[in-house]
Amino acid sequence: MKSIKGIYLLLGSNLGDRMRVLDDTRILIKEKVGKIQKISFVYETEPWGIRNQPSFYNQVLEIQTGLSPHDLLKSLQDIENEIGKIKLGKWRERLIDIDILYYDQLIIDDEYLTLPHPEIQNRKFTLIPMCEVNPDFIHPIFNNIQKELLLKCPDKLNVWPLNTNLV
Ligand code: PH2
Ligand code: MG
Ligand code: MG
Repeated sequence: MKSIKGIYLLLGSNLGDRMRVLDDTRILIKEKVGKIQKISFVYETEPWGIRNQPSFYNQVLEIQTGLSPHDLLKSLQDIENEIGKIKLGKWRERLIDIDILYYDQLIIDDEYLTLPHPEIQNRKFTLIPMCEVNPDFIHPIFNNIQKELLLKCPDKLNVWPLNTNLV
């Protein structure tokens, strides 16, 4: 059944012990943001955009939170900074990127936040884990469900599930 409610995050790491970084990030999300309702597999994904960098580990989470979109963004940025500090020290690159993909059917475009995330439809590394967690979630602008977005997605970069006995 098509669904319209749900808050979805994408985690991405391409430095250091990527699996450990995702584990630590989920712990901090539970502490500071709210409940994790569903998680996708972790996928190893070819870098999109700037190709000359290490492959990413990506994962989608469905969360529950009482935070508004902008307060959620602020909390996620605090977590990104905390993980960065723990792992590499103050001036090093960030190890973790936490993006808000969807916040129910909200459409926001201001100087801080764009919802839905503007690149979802162009990225298999987002759509594949999103289809695993909620394939029938409606994109509030395109009015397509995730499965339809994946079928239309032009991205050819590889996305491999890790830690499964399916492959
Ligand atoms: N994030 C980016 C740029 N490119 N590529 C992959 N595979 N996964 C990401 O999470 C990713 C990316 C900037 O946010
Ligand atoms: Mg990102
Ligand atoms: Mg980001």
